[in-house]
Order: sequence, then structure tokens, then C-alpha cells
Amino acid sequence: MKLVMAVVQDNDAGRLIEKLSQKKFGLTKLASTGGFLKSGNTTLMIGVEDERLEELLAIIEKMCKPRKKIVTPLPAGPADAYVPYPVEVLVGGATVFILDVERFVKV
Ligand code: 2BA
Ligand code: 2BA
Repeated sequence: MKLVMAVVQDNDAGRLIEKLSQKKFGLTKLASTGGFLKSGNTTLMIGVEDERLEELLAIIEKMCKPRKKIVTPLPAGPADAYVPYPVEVLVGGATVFILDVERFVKV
């Protein structure tokens, strides 16, 4: 079994959860915050049998779209040297971690 931790954009989370639930993947949704943009995103914790891992990854890839976001960096350093020009970053599709599960029990 694997534990998939998938960081996805809030905009994609609803449809992705619906699809995964339809396909009978067990999952837990966590509200999270990106360290860089400091805005909300969604982390899904999905325990999955090895045989269904590729199917799961294909669904995540299909449903999570990369998007451009414009951010204005916060000041760092002397205030008179700060030029607040906006920067474009490409966020997502999804950032996915896949971990081996030693034991999975429901008690
Ligand atoms: P349980 O299987 O006891 O799961 C309780 C909660 O544990 C789940 O809440 C979910 O947050 C987490 N969980 C379970 N399996 C997981 C996994 N493989 N990976 C990550 N987290 C997992 P809910 O998703 O709200 O589900 C509540 C109960 O509804 C479940 O109890 C199960 O009896 C049933 N259920 C869940 N998904 C279903 C589905 N697709 N079709 C029918 N029944 C479902
Ligand atoms: P954030 O940390 O809010 O990052 C949003 C996007 O900003 C990133 O998209 C990336 O394109 C850009 N970015 C992040 N750190 C940067 C930096 N130091 N300098 C310039 N640009 C930077 P993604 O890479 O697609 O990441 C989306 C979200 O996935 C992240 O939100 C974070 O919550 C999570 N994530 C990404 N890499 C991670 C990692 N190694 N460990 C844990 N979480 C990660």
C-alpha cells in the first residue's frame, strides 16, 4: 500500500474529490497553506493499494490544471530599496508525494 499526499489548488479540489470518491478511493482532505504564496491550497491524503496507484495518479494529473498566478513579493531588506513589482509564478497541477505504508489498520 502507498500513502499519496497530493497538494492541489482549491479550484481543482472539489471536482477531484468527487471523482476519486466515485471511483472508490478512500481519502482525507486537509486544508493547507502554500509556504510561498501563503494562500490556501488543499492537501489530499489518499491510502491506496499498489495496483491502483497509477490509476490514481492519472486521475490527479487529468483533473489538476497548472495556473499562472501574479504575486507581489513582500518587502525584505531596507524599505527605500524595495520595488514592489509583480512576479508571475506557475502553480500546479499537483505536487504529489508517494510514501510506502508499513501498516494500515482500522480499529
Ligand atoms: P471509514 O472507512 O472508517 O473512514 C473514516 C475516515 O477515514 C474517512 O472519512 C476518511 O477521512 C479516512 N479514510 C478512510 N480510508 C482512507 C484512505 N484509504 N485514505 C485516506 N483516508 C482514509 P470519509 O471519507 O468521510 O468516510 C466515512 C465512511 O464512509 C467510511 O468510514 C466508509 O465506511 C464510508 N465510505 C468512504 N468512502 C466511500 C465510498 N466511496 N463509497 C461508499 N462508502 C464510503
Ligand atoms: P506555494 O508554496 O504557495 O507555491 C506556489 C508556487 O510558487 C509553486 O507552485 C512554484 O511555482 C512557486 N514557488 C514556490 N516556491 C518558490 C520560490 N522559493 N521561489 C519562486 N517561486 C516559488 P508549485 O511548485 O506547483 O507548488 C504548489 C504548492 O505545492 C506549493 O504552494 C506548496 O504548498 C506545495 N509544494 C510544492 N513543493 C513542495 C515541497 N517540496 N514540499 C511540500 N510542499 C510543496
